[in-house]
Amino acid sequence: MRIDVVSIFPEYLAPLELSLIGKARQDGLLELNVHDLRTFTTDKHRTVDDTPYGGGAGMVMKPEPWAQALESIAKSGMTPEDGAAKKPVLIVPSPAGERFNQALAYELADEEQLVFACGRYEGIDERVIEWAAGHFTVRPMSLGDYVLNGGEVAVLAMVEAIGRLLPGVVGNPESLVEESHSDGLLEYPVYTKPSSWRDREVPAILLSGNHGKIAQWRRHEQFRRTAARRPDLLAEFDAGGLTRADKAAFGELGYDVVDGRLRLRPEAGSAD
Ligand code: JAH
Repeated sequence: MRIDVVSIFPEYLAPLELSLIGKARQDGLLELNVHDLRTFTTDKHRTVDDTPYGGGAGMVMKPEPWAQALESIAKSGMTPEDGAAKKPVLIVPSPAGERFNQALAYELADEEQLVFACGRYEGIDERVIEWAAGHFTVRPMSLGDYVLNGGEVAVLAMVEAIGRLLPGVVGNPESLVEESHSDGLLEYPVYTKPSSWRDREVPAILLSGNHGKIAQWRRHEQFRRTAARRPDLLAEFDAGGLTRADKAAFGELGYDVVDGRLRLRPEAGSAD
């Protein structure tokens, strides 16, 4: 996979040299280029922003530096022999974007080329987003309902979430399957030695050696946690494959299974 990031603060992306993603780059599994938007300006002051038409607070990013940057990146992309080039995906971090999640991370990990456009100030002139659709599949994307000072930190999160799904990046691919959100539930709690620590014991079942019972306990802890912390996830959860024991566990949490979906019993109290 090839990833290009455009920012007026390219140093902000320095963490992508480190750890798992840095290793993936060294190993040639990921080609990552960070571009300084100001190198695509032509005026003496390397201006990237201007006042908003219609008035209001703050500044807006000027369109032409973005067009120059994105054009140069689109042209530098690989052209297949048969000429049937797939448009690269342009991800624009924005609180007004589609919510980024694990399913999107998997989808984007399948792409040949991703380009991230980091806005600052009040955002990028909207005409850039419209124009860019001629060269890219444009995806405005949000990490959550909060405002950052720019897209850079959101890009760090998305590149890490996507990069670790690339073949060969995570050493043991099994660690990708068992983790939070891959089945729409939160992860179960984990413990390590010592078995007794500051008068707190590891749950006895985990020391029992009964792997069937341990698996069931962990699964039910996932149900309990998800009901307590993220009940919104349970509305989406596919309850079709639940065992009798699973349904009983959900029953104790106040959930019934109706048409393969979990439904909170009306008279049920708090889940935790
Ligand atoms: C803020 C450009 N949902 C996370 C997120 C993503 C991007 C931005 N804020 C929050 C942002 C200012 C300018 C992007």
